[in-house]
Amino acid sequence: MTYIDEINVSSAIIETYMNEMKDALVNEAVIVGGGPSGLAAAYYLLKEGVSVTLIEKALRPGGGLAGGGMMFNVVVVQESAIEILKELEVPFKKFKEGYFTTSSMALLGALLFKNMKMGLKYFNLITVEDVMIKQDRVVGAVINWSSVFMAELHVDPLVISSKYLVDATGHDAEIVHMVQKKTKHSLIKGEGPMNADEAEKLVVSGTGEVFPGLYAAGMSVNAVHGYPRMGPIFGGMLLSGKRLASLIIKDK
Ligand code: 48H
Repeated sequence: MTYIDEINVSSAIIETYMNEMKDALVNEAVIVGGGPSGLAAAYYLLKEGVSVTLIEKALRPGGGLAGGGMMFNVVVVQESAIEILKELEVPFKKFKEGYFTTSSMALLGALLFKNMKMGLKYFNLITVEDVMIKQDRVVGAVINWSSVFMAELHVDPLVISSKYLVDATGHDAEIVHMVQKKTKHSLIKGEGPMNADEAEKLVVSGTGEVFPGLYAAGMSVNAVHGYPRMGPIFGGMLLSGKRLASLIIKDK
């Protein structure tokens, strides 16, 4: 049996992590946000052989998915997105015609597991704090440890490049806000009030490029276009991620 040397343990972690980070310096697709839309987009990109780096500022993945509806960790998925649950091998139940329920834990677990198996480069506890823009195109993300912001430290960031940068940051559309602020282009209308039926359709049809090199998926789409919100129905988030991937693949 091998003697366990603590320094080997530290060395294994540091070397492995740093090699992965070096691999993530130059990217095709960078997704900001590990919520349902970001994870679904990653899944459909990886499936088509596009390499993906995902940056998540929180410790845990899933964004608003883990909390389900008002902390009941169940989400509703409509008929049009059931194929995605089947493809991900996520168990679900029929509630009534057109309405299905699934465990937010099962959906999150499946998305993460399948993505990691396909080689997703997933970095948590890192925040995208700015964007790199050259010749009027977004070409990278400016990153820093999330703990730097929590401790209110003044520490300069590093940069990773992207051909396609995806804002999957949810209600706040943080990345589109950054581009709006830096370019003075008016890009964000602000999210509208609850209207689940409209919101679920619009989040999918509105998914796409919002500025050269910058795409929106999930709730950030609704914030950008002034579309309503939909509450804890998650089919639209999955379908938005899927559509985002198909648009990038078409553009490639
Ligand atoms: C790195 C960041 C940064 C940053 C944020 O909120 P999310 O779950 O987003 P979506 O769009 O995939 O899903 C939305 C859904 O969860 C939801 O809230 C719904 C359906 N609401 C409807 C309603 O009516 O309320 O995930 C966004 C993720 C989070 O994990 C953040 O921590 C992360 O993005 N994030 N990561 N750098 N600057 N900003």
